[in-house]
Amino acid sequence: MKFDRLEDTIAAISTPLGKSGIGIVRISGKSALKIADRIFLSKDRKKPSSFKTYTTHYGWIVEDIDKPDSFVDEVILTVMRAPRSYTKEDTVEINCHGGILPLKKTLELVLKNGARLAEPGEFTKRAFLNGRIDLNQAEAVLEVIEAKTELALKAGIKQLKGEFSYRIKNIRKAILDILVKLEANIDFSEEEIGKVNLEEIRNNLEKLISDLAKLLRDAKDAKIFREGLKIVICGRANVGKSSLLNALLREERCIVTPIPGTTRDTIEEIIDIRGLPVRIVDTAGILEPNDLIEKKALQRTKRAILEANLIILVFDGSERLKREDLFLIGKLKRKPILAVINKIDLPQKIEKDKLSKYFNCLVEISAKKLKNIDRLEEKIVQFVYEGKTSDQEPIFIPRIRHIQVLKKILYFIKQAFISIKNKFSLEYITEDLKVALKFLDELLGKNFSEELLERIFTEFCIGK
Ligand SMILES: Nc1nc2c(ncn2[C@@H]2O[C@H](COP(=O)(O)OP(=O)(O)OP(=O)(O)O)[C@@H](O)[C@H]2O)c(=O)[nH]1
Ligand SMILES: [Mg+2]
Repeated sequence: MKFDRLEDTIAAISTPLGKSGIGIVRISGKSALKIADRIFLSKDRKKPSSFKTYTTHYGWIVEDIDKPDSFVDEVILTVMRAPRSYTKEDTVEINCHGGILPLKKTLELVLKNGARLAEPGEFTKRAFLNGRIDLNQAEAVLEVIEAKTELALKAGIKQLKGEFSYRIKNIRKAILDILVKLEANIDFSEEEIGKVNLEEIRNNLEKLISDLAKLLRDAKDAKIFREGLKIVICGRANVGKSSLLNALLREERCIVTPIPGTTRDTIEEIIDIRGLPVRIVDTAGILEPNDLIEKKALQRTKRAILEANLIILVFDGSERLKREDLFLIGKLKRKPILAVINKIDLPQKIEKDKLSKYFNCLVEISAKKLKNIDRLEEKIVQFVYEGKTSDQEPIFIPRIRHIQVLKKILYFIKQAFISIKNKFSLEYITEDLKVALKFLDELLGKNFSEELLERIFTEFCIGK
């Protein structure tokens, strides 16, 4: 994918192939209208090149414009003229009937008349290269297409609207301001250096560090919305952990028996809770291993807990609280916990008032009789939507590129901060900030390599 090929007019089928009501062939570039003129026959014989921008027209795609009965498909054609189009170029969209053949034949005709088949993501790449969107917004297009959850979509849209880029630009501007102050003072003589307000610069840097740290924290949260939530079911033996997993899955996935220590290995399944992808793990209830297998089981449980976004801690309502229950509460207190009292179909003996001291919400269920499972699901969804660690909805969905570059920027700003604290020469600070600036530009796509673009846009589908 070379930049100089921007001169080409590109075309592709922009909707998935298969049987559907309509399908769209998109053409973008200098010759888009000319090509449309050669294949589109409207009732009144007007040519697309004479159509006003953002107007739609009924007509026919024909193999040969001079042979009006060489019909290929009945279509609606839309014209969007440069620069007010997705790519900022002249664009024509042809709504065909959705079958594979009409779409393929229409595309073939477009290509025969002078367009080149677009590469994956090439329309969006043009929107970027022609300056309509920046690189983060181009990536946001991908997030919107791929969003699996409501929140991922919301974050993608925010990123598309440029909220993330706006924050990055603010950080960039703050660094530039500091650099201007520093540069002006480097040229001054020794005795005048005292005039640089180092205190102010130090404060500015401190603020930048905290802003960036917040962006990185948000990035961690946002990952949940893209990749889903990891929930680990914990509890002492026999409280009904495996029964709960089965209840959430609505199938007999795990072995359930009255024998304590039934589950030995962690079992992971993916479930969909009200549109939220959740990886849910059932663990062994063994707390004091007696043999090597049980020891390994405990290790696996610990590892699962470490990776969990949320722990469902299960108690047996039909028994009094045991030492192991309290031990687990203590061990897990740093993790987000949803406390569940199981077996409410049996006479209740558990000391609820005691549990309420540890948890402000107790969900009472019966995994066996499938009672209140929907309430538990509701609580899980609530945890994601409300109980997030950050105070705001994410404004972007990070890709590895964002995280890596944000970390580098943070590193160099911290270096500058350390230099200023240790009263190093101003040149050191300037150098670090200049590197940070370079990475900020990379994040915004101000200086990009062809390799980076290649990497980003090959993830797109053809036609986008
Ligand atoms: N009455 C009643 N019994 C339940 C309920 N949930 C689970 N049980 C029973 O409790 C016993 C233990 O259930 P499991 O799901 O195997 O418990 P676990 O926590 O996975 O146990 P381990 O794997 O041994 O740690 C089984 O006999 C289940 O049928 C419930 O809601 N009500
Ligand atoms: Mg079990």
